[in-house]
This record gives sequence, structure tokens and C-alpha cells, in this order.
Amino acid sequence: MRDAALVLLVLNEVEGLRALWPRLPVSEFREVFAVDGGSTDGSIEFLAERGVPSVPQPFRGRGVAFRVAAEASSAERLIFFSPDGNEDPDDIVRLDDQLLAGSDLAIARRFGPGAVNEEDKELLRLRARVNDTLSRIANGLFHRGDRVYDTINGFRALRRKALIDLDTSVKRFPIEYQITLRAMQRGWKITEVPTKEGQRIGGERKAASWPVGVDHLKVLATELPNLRVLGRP
Ligand SMILES: Nc1nc2c(ncn2[C@@H]2O[C@H](COP(=O)(O)OP(=O)(O)OP(=O)(O)O)[C@@H](O)[C@H]2O)c(=O)[nH]1
Ligand SMILES: [Mg+2]
Repeated sequence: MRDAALVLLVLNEVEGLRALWPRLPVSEFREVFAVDGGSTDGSIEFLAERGVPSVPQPFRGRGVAFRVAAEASSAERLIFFSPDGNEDPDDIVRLDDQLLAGSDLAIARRFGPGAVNEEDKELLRLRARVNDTLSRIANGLFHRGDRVYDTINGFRALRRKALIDLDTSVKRFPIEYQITLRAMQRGWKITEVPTKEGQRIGGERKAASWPVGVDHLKVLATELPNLRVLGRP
């Protein structure tokens, strides 16, 4: 059994949970729990019936959920999975395997060779372009290693103590971007696995595109003072 926790990030995702439950590799993990952003649609009851506890958050936000997960767990590694249909359960174990092979931060990438994102068939691919721009900025300013294609995807794994050490502050969606930027600055080994992003199964989207985009730029700005300029220690 893996000394790792499978963390389900849940805010009203009962339809996704119902559809994906049979595919979740729960028996592989020493801990499986949800962090709940305040669900009222039966998500928590669905999980409880299957023996999966839910940890409440003091207030809403994915950033808060990441920190709550780190504090609630005693496992060595955390794999964050959002059961809304976008993420492929087959990649859960693959991400943990990356950590076992020496990676410090493993991300399921929706861009780059062999990957598919939900917008690939759309003409404008606006969200994909914003993601790509944010990733290019991150790579250009903060990173020395191989290119990271998907700096903001929430489907990722890292060591629990390392996450606590990052001392993140973001409350809402750009938590993943802050984690990646700080990981880059600290010279962590970041690896990615190509993934196929699916469509949302049910429920409602919680991330409105425009405010979330602005929030990412704010995170970028707050991380900039820590910028490591080339050639300086
Ligand atoms: N624990 C917790 N989970 C949250 C919170 N907000 C969103 N989530 C979960 O995070 C995941 C991603 O949220 P989405 O609304 O799908 O955001 P998104 O993936 O950018 O948007 P879509 O393109 O519609 O999928 C889902 O599983 C949500 O239930 C929160 O405050 N707390
Ligand atoms: Mg989603």
C-alpha cells in the first residue's frame, strides 16, 4: 500500500463522484479523504456511505482546501484529484509513481505532446491560450529545468511536508500556480504526465474564467519580488 493520500477536492460534485467512484484506486492508498468546500448536494453523504471521510474547510476556496488537506493527513505524499469529470482516474497512480521515482512535483499536463484538453476542438481555445501564456511566463522567469507545459492544473501530486514548507497563501483557484512558481524558484524536480482532459460530468463550474485569470496574474505579481535573476546566487 502506498504511503500516500488520495485527496478528493469536492464542492457539490455528487454526479461526478457517482460516475467516477468505480474507477478511483482507493485500495492503493493508505488514506483516502475529501476536503469539502461546503457541499449541499449529497456529495459528503455519498462518500461517507463508502467509508470516505470529509474534512470541512473553515471557508471556501481551493487554496484553503490544499492547506486543510496537508494538515489533515499524516501520509508522506498527497495526490489531489477533482472528481468533476475533467481528470482521468487512471493518472492518479501515475502521478504518485512520479514522486516515487524522485520527482518533487508531478503534474498531469493537458498541453504538449500526447495530451488532450477539453477545448482542443474549439476554434478560439481561449482558456488554453491563457494557460499557455501563464506557463510560458512561469518557465521564462522562474524555471531552469525542462519546460513545464501545464503550470496551473490542479491534478498533481507532491510531498505533504514539502507543501507545508512552501507556506502558500492563495485562498482560491490560483493555488496551483503559486505552488508551481514556488517549486520552480526552489529548484524542485518537476515532472509531468500527459493526460486527456474530459468534460465536466454534472453540477456547476466554480471557476469563472475572467476573475480566475486576473487572480493568476496577481499571484504572478506577488511571486515576482522573489525572482532569481540569472547569474545571481
Ligand atoms: N474542497 C473544495 N473544492 C473545490 C472548491 N472550489 C472548487 N472545488 C472543486 O475543485 C474542482 C474544480 O472546480 P471546477 O469548478 O471544475 O473548476 P474548473 O475545473 O476550473 O472548471 P471547469 O472547466 O468547469 O471544470 C471541482 O472538483 C470542485 O468541486 C472549494 O472551495 N473547496
Ligand atoms: Mg473542472
